Amino acid sequence: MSIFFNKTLLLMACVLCACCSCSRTPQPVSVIFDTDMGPDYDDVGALTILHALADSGEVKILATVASNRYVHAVPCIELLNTYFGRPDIPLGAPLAGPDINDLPRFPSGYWADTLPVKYPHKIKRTADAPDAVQVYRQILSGQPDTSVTIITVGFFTNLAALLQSPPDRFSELDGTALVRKKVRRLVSMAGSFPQGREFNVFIDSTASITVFNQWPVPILLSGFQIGEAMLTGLRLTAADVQGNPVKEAFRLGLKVDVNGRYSWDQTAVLVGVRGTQKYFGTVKGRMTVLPNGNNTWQDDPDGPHEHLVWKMPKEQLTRIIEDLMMYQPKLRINK
Ligand SMILES: [Ca+2]
Repeated sequence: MSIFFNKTLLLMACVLCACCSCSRTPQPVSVIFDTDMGPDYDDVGALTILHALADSGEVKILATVASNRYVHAVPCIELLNTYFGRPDIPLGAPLAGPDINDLPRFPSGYWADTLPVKYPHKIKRTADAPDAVQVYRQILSGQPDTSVTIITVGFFTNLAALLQSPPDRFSELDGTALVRKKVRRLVSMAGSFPQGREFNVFIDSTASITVFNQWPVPILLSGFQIGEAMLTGLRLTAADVQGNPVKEAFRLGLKVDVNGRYSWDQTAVLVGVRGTQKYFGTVKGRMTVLPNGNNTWQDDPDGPHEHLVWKMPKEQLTRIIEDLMMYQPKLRINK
């Protein structure tokens, strides 16, 4: 009798729990987005997906910062935020580090000079934006503990500077302690697996080494080979919409990349907000960045890093990503 009673209680408790989980509305993921917006335009696709998922209530965008000093990096971020109805998202830029103007120009990179001429934004030059480290410290200090996801789809310049930042008026914690306290995880498009040489890692290899040696919370990586396998942009540019900076960036870029553009950065936003389970498997271990900017990988079930491996068919995943890239804002502030 008592066994029956206990089983009945257990069953009732399970039913109640199931009901609770059914009715619970998932909390949006709080995200700081860090991009090398400039020569490549998968960053445009990635920021578009972030706004689409913000409109569906899946993400709260806390800040959008640039990781390079290219003059139009922040203007391009801001005009996209404005297009998607969020012109007041905090912006930031690095005080030092790579300037894309110092690098060989991408043949498809002219979109980033074209868009700021045509689309509304307030900050005219990246150098006019607030210091990204200050933005990180101010935003993180005001958030609940272990609540923030940082998504980087560019260089590790800002994150290395954040780790090395001293206590200030925003927080009595140094940068490493502040990240340990406030950040749930870092999700990055970075690295080549099992080893190789990847742009986001080698451009500022000193910063990459600092981050991969010292970052105090888990890191999830979408490696070069993932985004390289998914071409997007052709459906987007064929869409019958006008005055869309996302379509325009891809239209200009695809003049060079005629078969579509690799979807590197979009993958980081997708899993940074929605998690991996539906889309990818992961392997745990440790990524090591060498002084020359190359990286290696060591499998380790207890390691601090993990990288994506295939699960959903690539064609299906490509379609999901491009559908999100074709998202149109619900509310247009600027006509
Ligand atoms: Ca990028």
